[in-house]
Amino acid sequence: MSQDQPANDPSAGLNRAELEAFWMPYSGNRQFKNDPRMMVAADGCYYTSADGRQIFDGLSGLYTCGYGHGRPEIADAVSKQIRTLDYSPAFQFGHPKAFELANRLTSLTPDGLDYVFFCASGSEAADTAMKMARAYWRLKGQGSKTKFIGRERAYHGVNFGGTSMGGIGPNRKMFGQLADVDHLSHTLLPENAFSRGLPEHGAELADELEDLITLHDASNIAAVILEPYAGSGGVILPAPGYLARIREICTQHDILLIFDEVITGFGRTGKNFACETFDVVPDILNLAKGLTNGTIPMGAVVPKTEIYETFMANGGPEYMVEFPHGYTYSAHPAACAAGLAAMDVFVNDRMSARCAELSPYFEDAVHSLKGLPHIVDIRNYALIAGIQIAALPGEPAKRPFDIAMQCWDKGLYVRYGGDVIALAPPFVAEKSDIDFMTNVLNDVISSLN
Ligand code: PXG
Repeated sequence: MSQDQPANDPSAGLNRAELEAFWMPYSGNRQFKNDPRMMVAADGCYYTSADGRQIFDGLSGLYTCGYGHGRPEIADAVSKQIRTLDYSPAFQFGHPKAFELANRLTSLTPDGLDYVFFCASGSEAADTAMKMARAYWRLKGQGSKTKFIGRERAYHGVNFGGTSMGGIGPNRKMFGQLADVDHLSHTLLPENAFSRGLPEHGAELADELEDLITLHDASNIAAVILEPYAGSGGVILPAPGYLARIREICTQHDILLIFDEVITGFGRTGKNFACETFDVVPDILNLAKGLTNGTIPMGAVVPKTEIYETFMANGGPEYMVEFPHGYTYSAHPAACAAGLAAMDVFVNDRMSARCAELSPYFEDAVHSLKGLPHIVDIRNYALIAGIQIAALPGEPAKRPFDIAMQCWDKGLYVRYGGDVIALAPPFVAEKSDIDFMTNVLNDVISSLN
């Protein structure tokens, strides 16, 4: 915010022309630029808007900032790191914090997931995992295993690999030929409407994987990729047993299982990772977001030991590159410093436990909205919930958009995508914050046309 900007200016002192050059990602640019919603500061669970209002962060940023905004430990660590070693290459040379953070992470991940490949986002994690899986099979003499199986309504980021494995139609339709991926059905069933926690029905949908294997043959399939539950696709949960059955089929047919825990990782399910919560361990675990509490872009791909060892065993002479893949910003020093400080906060402040403790209250609060006009489903697990809104004829995304705009006006930031309002408050939220969120949603949805 510029010094001379009036405190009540929603466009933060920028005139209409100055709003033009930034092509905003995943945004209705034209609408935003005519009606800007600017955040200029954040602390704890609240943003400050450019017009000086406190806005509750109902989605922890974009599922990034569960430990609360403005953590001084992270800010100090990043600032110190940039003053000490701002950048150093991770190709053929190293810096200690990359190794420290890898060790810190593998002390948290399930046993057997003991190596870390760093990247700068969840999208890069998706593409890295894909390349890792294909190369792994090739090194094992099974180079025909190249196909992937994703799931309808899945989101694995926006690079070509993630777009291909993703299952949200509008995210794919503009981009022509994608990679070789088939998709399982999603698990959103009408008979599960208004479930609390995992839904009762749908475990048998995992058996579709057998059908896809019959169709394509395991000798052609590198990996199955799943979000343990889908976030962006509309908060879609698996029935108990679904993930275990997928795991079993993958093991039986020698197909790798990749869990995309970019949203579910780092506490959102009430334990450190969804693979602990649901007691299903993948062969590759993808992480991002909570890894740095959203402060510095960072992602990580955590393969099982045997994958790493396969690359090392087949790497040729020691000076040779075993995996010709990596990013300029892989293990960026500032990201590593942020990650180490964020992991201290995550562990020392018991973030997973705080999530678990707040979850029953949150669950009751969101389900109290049942019965309001236009709500056709409310579903939740731990500190994530989706409120599904009946579409206006011919304008499927309009009501959620209207809800989100009115919430913003009343001091609440929520995310809307398709026909769902998504909620994922910070783990450090208080019950009074949850009440505020629920009251605003109640007011807004009650008055909706
Ligand atoms: N995988 C999953 C499961 C994600 O949720 C990505 C990969 C991609 O991460 P990057 O860092 O490349 O964006 C994500 C990202 C939403 C929303 O509103 C969700 C995400 C990003 C933006 C918005 O649900 N998730």
